[in-house]
Amino acid sequence: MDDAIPASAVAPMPNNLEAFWMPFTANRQFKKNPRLFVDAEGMYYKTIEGREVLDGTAGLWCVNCGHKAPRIVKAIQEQAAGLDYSPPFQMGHPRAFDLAARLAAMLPGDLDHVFFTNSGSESVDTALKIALAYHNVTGNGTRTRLIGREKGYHGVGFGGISVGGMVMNRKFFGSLLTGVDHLPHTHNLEHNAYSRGQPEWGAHLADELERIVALHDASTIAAVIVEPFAGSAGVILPPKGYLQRLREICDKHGILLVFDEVITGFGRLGASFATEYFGVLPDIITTAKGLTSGAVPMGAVFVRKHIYDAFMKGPEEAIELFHGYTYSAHPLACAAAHAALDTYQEDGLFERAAAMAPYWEDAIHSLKGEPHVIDLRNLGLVGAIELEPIPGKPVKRAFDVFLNCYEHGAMIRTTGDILALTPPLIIEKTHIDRLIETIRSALRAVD
Ligand code: PXG
Ligand code: PLP
Repeated sequence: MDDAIPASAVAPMPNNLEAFWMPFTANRQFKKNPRLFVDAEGMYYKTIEGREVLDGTAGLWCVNCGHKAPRIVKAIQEQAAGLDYSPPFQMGHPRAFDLAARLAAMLPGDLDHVFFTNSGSESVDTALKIALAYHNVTGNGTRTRLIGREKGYHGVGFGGISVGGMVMNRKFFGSLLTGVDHLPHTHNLEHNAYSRGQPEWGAHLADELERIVALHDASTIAAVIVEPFAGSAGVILPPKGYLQRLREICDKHGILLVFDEVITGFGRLGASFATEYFGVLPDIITTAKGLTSGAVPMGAVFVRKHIYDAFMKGPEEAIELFHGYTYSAHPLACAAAHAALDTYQEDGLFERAAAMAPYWEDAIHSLKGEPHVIDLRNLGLVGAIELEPIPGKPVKRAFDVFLNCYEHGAMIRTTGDILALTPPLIIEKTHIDRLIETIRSALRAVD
């Protein structure tokens, strides 16, 4: 294997690639021809061969500050040499409280309370459990049903895959949570292909919630959970008016509305959160990823005041919510999150993303007419390029584009035959040009 490593190689290839069972990866294919990163800075990764690769996906939609953001590096280094760990049950450390207060101040309305987790999947499970328990403690214990959406992605816990709507993430794992129903997805190329920003068609699909309520009765439904835009399923944007409609129907029937902002949170749309961008206030928000800019695993769930207050009853010495993680509000994660928030604020990254969005939109839509392209979508600093699948070989074409881009120095993400782009918020016009031209060449090169 040594022979395969060029002179520019910056690190030796691991001797054994077998032991690591890679997540969401074609393990055998990968291990025959591994793609390994050994360093990263700003907009670029460095591969084990010493090549630079432009990061068109902010890692996995998380490195919003760009790689090795100086404040985050320093904060983690300092924290590692200080308080390494503090139990989050019946104990605390100051930074956790400061961080929660700081986040609550960033959120609109009375989303005033924060529960810390270690990932988006944990945030989703936490939110669903809080929703169920809220109805329980307010005397509405019959409200046990959870409503998700087709094509939704809410992580990989049993709660998340139950309300989620991605077939491959569900079909191998038994009967999942009971009492779950799903709204229809809003993906429709016939009506919405090549929309710039939010599509015009499809707000009426939110009315399907009325049908679900009529079937099960509102008194059995605890919560509706949706991503403000569906990320993992390939950037499916909410039709104009759709989220507002969901909010109205939930209000009418006393159903909690949960926005899963694991991807949309922390600047992706050029606003701090999608709730702010769309002007729709949910009852609970789940986040992770951009909270620490991906540097340390961390998630956070935001709940409105009336939900938190409903639990703060009964004897003061009683635990109010029987839920939590060993690493909730881990000191290292709190330090990274504070530094990420400093970076967003001091460098004006959300405003930057908003200012860059029109250039981004034009760049994405400049791919219209290129081979295989059947749709282009964009919002904030998110983009998607949907390809015509090769008959009988779904996903192959998109994966070939991914490989071609990687070989030519750009990292993109694929889901099905859709290419997804979600760059760090520090992206410059020259990076956008390079990313789009690399994709254009790849589209022309693949079968
Ligand atoms: N909710 C949403 C909306 C997500 O996008 C999760 C929950 C789960 O987060 P964790 O931290 O448990 O992975 C996510 C994660 C992709 C991709 O490229 C998307 C995610 C993760 C990895 C890859 O489609 N989203
Ligand atoms: N499994 C066992 C045996 C444990 O003792 C614990 C936590 O104490 C867990 C799982 C949960 O781990 P975490 O709190 O890191 O999610």
